[in-house]
Amino acid sequence: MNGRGLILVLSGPNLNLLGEREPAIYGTQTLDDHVATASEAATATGFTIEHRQTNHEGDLVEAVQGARGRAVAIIVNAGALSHTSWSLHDALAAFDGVVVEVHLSNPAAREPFRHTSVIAPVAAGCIAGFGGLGYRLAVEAVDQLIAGSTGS
Ligand code: CA2
Repeated sequence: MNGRGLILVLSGPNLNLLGEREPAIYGTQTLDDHVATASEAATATGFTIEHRQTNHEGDLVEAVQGARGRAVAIIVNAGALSHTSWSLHDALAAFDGVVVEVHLSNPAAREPFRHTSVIAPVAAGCIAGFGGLGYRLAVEAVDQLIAGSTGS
């Protein structure tokens, strides 16, 4: 891999519907738009993006396992599985790169079941409530965290 390495952008259930419904909560941009935002920020900082969207918990776990030794970071919006998936928590805990959690909306300002993220304890941090800007901020966070850890 040339450059500074691969960032896996991981998208969970229903994020494939973005842009079609619930624009008041999630905006009008599609998931492809958010991936393009992440890709632009990655190109600007020397990283490469790979994106995977799945509606299946086990596929998210396998994508995280498949990133081990291959990706330097994972930017993850696990959708509603953020609030429930201990298997995703465990998979992310076994990933040795940087993990950044992203949400388009601000779950803390929504229904109580969204107030807890079970993947938050295994992420370096969480960016929530800024819509598509969050994907750029997440790449910038990866950039800074990796620069800080290597001294580059
Ligand atoms: O704010 C976020 O990014 C969320 O991860 C989005 C999830 C939600 O369950 C989380 O609590 C917060 C929902 C994914 C998108 O769901 C849609 C449903 C209908 C139409 C469009 C998107």
